[in-house]
Amino acid sequence: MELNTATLDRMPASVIVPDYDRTAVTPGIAHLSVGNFHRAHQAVYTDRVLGIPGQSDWGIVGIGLLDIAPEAEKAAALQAQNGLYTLTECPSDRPDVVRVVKSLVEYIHAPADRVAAIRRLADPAIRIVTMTITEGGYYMDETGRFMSEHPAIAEDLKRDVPHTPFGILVEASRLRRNAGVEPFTVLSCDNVPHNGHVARNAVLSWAELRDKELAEWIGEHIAFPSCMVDRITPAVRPADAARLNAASGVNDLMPVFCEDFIQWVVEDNFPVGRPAWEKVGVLFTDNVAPYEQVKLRMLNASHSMMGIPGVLMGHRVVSEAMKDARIVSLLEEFLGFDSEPQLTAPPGISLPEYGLLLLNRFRNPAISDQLLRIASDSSSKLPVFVGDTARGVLGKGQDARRIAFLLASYCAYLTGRDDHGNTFEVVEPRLGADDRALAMDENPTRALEMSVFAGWGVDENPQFSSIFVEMRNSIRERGVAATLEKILVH
Ligand code: CS2
Repeated sequence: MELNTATLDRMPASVIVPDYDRTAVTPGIAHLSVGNFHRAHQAVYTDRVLGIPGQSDWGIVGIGLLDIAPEAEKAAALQAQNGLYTLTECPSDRPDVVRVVKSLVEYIHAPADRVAAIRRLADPAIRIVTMTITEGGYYMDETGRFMSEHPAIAEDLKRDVPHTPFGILVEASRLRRNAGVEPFTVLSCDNVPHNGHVARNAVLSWAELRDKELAEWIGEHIAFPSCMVDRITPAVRPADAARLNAASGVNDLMPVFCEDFIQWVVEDNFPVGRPAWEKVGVLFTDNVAPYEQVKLRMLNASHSMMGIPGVLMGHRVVSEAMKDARIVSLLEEFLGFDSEPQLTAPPGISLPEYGLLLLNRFRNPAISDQLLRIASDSSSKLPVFVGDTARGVLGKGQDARRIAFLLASYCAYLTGRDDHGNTFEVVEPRLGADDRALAMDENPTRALEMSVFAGWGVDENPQFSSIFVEMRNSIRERGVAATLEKILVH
């Protein structure tokens, strides 16, 4: 059965279709960069909200930004399905639940008509722009500065019609200001500490280089709340799509699957209004920081801590890696010794319990989350997931072996060959040639000068250097698994 507006009332009985009237839904949110995570997370909360009377003006306009073939295909598929798609939620102890998500009511592929995409954002009906542009997508250096000299940004600043999310937001703001339309609120949904602040800094920095007056207007009028987002959403490979469709009985061109856990903690700063997300499980607070720190420094950091060595030990799927007692011990020791002691628990949350819960989420065999997905783009992820913890461990002179092991594993990961001699694809779109060369330098300590680790204090610490060299030599001579066995406390 195909999926589109015409077939919606003929879905298989086991597929949940929310019963609100979609023809009455009008767009109020635009989302930049519609990845699987957005479709499994923010679009789901919004789908729930659209079922509440009085909330029908919060439909989502998806805007794809990347000018690459798979993105154009995605746009064509979602357009053919009128923005509809199935989401399979996979609990570990109950059967999967398949639902159709109806909140994405329009989809625009910006590269096909960038002017139209910017105009769409200037529509007064759009009051919130959410975005998931990845950790590295904010072009922030280790001091928190926006990298305006980066070729991708410098080039964008020269274009009449910009391509980057910042340029698009700035030009849409210009149209709104000139037309006397209320500004939208910008809500970053990326795994970056203080994501609202980071998004604001990027947009304002871009605007300042383009038009100082407009930058001032943006600074005064646009709110950039922060939020913490959480739901493990694996990549959907062709085999996954076939499996999901066979199980659902729907021939979905763009199915998504994820765990059943979902969490969203949002700073309540929406001057021009927001959906009643609090009625569908979103937690609103004045201070998101403790929630995001715990999530990034426990969950995402554990992911990296297992993902990079896990791939090198020959594992490919998270739940399989969690059957390896050495990996579980590594995570328990990382959480217990390195991460948790530096964190402040948000109200009502026990960090040890949070840690146990996340390890159980990783164990979920129903979501075959890919370690290679987690290891990909580590050059952007490690600074935001692990940087602060590393700085703390080194600063206090604590046992730094787990950090050194992770960094040494990262250098080995870049070679694309695991302990067993099998090769895998290294996906590092933002790793520069200089960093690559440092990671491969004959002198193993030079890797600590990589910009990925800038500001961690690793390259000016002789004690750390010597542990790091020991790890690199051990990995080279005995492999990652044997090296891990040596550093485990228990
Ligand atoms: C993962 C995240 O990409 C990664 O490295 O840690 O995608 C993670 O699965 C999500 O943030 C979970 O909310």
